[in-house]
Amino acid sequence: MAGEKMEEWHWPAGYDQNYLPDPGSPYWFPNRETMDPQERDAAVLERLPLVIQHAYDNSPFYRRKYDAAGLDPKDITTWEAFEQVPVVVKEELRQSQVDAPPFGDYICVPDSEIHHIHGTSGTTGTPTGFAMGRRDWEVIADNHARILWGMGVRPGDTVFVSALFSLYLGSWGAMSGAERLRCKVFPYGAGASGMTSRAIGWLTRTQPKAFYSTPSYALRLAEVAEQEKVDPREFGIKIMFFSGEPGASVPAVRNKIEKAFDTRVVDCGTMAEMTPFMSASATDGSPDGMLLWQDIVWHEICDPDTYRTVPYGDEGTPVYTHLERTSQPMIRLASKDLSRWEMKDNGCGRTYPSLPSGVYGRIDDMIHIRGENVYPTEIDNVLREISGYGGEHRVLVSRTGSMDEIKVRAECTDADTAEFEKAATSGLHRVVGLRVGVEVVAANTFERSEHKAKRVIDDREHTQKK
Ligand code: 8LQ
Repeated sequence: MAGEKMEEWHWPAGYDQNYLPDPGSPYWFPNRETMDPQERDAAVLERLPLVIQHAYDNSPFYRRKYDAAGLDPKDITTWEAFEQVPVVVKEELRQSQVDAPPFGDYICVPDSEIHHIHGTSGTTGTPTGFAMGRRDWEVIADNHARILWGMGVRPGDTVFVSALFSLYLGSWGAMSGAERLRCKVFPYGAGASGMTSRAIGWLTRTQPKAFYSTPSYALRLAEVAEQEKVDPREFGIKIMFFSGEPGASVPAVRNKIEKAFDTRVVDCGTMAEMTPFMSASATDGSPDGMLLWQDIVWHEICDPDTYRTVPYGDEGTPVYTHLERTSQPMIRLASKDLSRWEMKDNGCGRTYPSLPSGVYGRIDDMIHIRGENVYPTEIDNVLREISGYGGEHRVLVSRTGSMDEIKVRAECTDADTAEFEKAATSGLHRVVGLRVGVEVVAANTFERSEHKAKRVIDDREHTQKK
């Protein structure tokens, strides 16, 4: 049996709710985190058929899918076999929830076991419902507590959760982990009118050690503080951990937040379906990008066409598999995001693979234009490094005849706008590889997001029809 040395490694998962590590230990579970990765992988390979069998036995969704593929969970005993397990795509989950409302026929636990219901806002399509088992919620909290420990959060620390507490799992997941870690949690929330301005007072009063939000929200908060003549460094925040969108691993965004708050930025996050979504997360000893905590969720970086794992060093799309969830377990969920993975010394002693540049975008959001692939995060990074940048921009993609055009409308403060335009034009040309038209607009022209930013307006289909 592989995994004998791994702390509390059993199926179904369950953790001693009173456990806390030795206060001097950088690790929650020293063996699981620092063991030989091949031994860990061997233990995971023993776990995978159990999770797949559970899904197959308890859900029509997985049974249909695997029967159609001629797949028997018992045969998933090699990595080669696992990589041939068909991926799950979000459209299938949505369809399953339409056909079998409200949670779809991949729920896998009895109704009496459901402890929390969550949902998405549905801004990008039909909303998705999440049903979390009681035992799963405890395990999720444990996993997140363990990862927060790795970031440097400790019992007794104040954790300020400044993200939506309605249709967003991020806040709930962060809160549950901090509670399990015996922190003082402030579920402050976000999104209601006037809350950002009031957050400034609460942050000054509570002096939290750790703070959670989306990167966009932290940038917004810094702006509002500046307008109100409060220096965000006075909040005393030591650790700002973010999920939900790229930003914490975009160098200029990261630097801006670290400087504005005099803090340390930590990137984390996979997908709401994959809760415990903090399974991809940086640590205090390995601050860049994210580590893939492979004994919580199995992360693969795959070729987006074949869904075969790409070698370390290569780019691909993250594909996720739960190892501890029994309610709505996801087996090879295709994220449609983009990242690059590596296996290197992480500096913190943890032997996990990493995403050194985080998750840098979604395949759908990548702009294909005149033979180039442009990531919105690259544009963000270029603009934020130019002095005089006003803090927001929009990327407009259009078509005139057969010619695709890309233009950036960027806010500029009262600095020299001609200088700014020149620097933006040449910076974007250098990074994007194309001539990008720059239109300078006044600061505060664009709405700020208090959740996830949306900056690209691709009008090509529309302009083509004209
Ligand atoms: N996404 C999420 N985290 C990201 C990160 N750290 N870097 C880059 N992109 C990231 C509740 C958690 O925050 C997870 C979450 O946001 O879940 P959602 O709402 O289902 O959104 C998932 C998507 O957010 C991912 O596929 C990434 O595109 C992005």
